[in-house]
Amino acid sequence: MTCVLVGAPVDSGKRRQGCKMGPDAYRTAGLEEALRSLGHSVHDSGNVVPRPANENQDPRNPALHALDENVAWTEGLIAAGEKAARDGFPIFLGGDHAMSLGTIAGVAAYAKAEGRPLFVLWLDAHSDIHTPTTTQSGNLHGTAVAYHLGMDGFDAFPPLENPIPQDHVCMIGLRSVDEPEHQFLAGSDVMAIDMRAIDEQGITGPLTAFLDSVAAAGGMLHVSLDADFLDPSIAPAVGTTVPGGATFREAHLVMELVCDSGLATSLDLAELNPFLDERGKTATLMVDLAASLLGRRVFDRPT
Ligand code: EXY
Ligand code: MN
Ligand code: MN
Ligand code: MN
Repeated sequence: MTCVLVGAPVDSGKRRQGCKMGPDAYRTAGLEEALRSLGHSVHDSGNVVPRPANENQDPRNPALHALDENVAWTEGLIAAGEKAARDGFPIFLGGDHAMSLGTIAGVAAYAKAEGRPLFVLWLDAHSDIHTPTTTQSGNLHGTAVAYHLGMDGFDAFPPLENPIPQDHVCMIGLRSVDEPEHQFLAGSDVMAIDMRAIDEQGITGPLTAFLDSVAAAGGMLHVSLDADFLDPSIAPAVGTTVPGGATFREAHLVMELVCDSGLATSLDLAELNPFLDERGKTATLMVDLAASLLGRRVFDRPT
């Protein structure tokens, strides 16, 4: 398969800076070599460069951080994402999770052209389902899922041409959900699997049920991996760490099960802040998880 690397050094989704260094951290951690060792061809398309953004604040919502810069990134990533999906398997190198405002819209445009529904597997401590109206922080890296569900408040952003149905989204790893997000999720068809559910029933059951729904619909699957899905002890390089995250094996099991399903068609690697890393251990783990999604196995299971 041809993996198309798309650098998305988005750092406007929150105030703490550093995610802009993410794409080169993945390159330094050997992402391309890992994918080639699995027999894939790799095209590194370089980093997306967004149009210049204005600094004005939105008079209706002055608390929003870097609104127009996030809109500019979204515009650029929609175009780059659709092209990358046409050319192969896009791997978007973030950049904070505001990247997914554009990456998912881009792959959704390609899915529409292919006549296939798009599903999203959101691996994250956070539900990222605030709107520009409900967010308390004003950080738009906590809003991408709400945008793609067609929720109100995103009129500064490109009109949503391919909204994602609620039952096409599965979130795994939740352990930091704000009240407005919780209220929405409680009444929605989003499959929200928190860490308590994983403790109680493991990952395989709920994830397999979601993957079966993707397969039944002939769907394409976008995997959005936020580094803070992982426990901070193994992935310290994120600005929004939350204790009690996925273990090394839980994370690899998710990727291995998705790989075995053959359903994944694109991947976000989000929220890595190399400035907070310890000798590259988080970047290396994210690369290893991408490799598990793309076929790496520690050992072949007896069939
Ligand atoms: N829900 C909080 C907020 O909206 O500010 C925290 C969001 C963190 C988002 C990171 C990307 O996952
Ligand atoms: Mn996130
Ligand atoms: Mn997160
Ligand atoms: Mn459906």
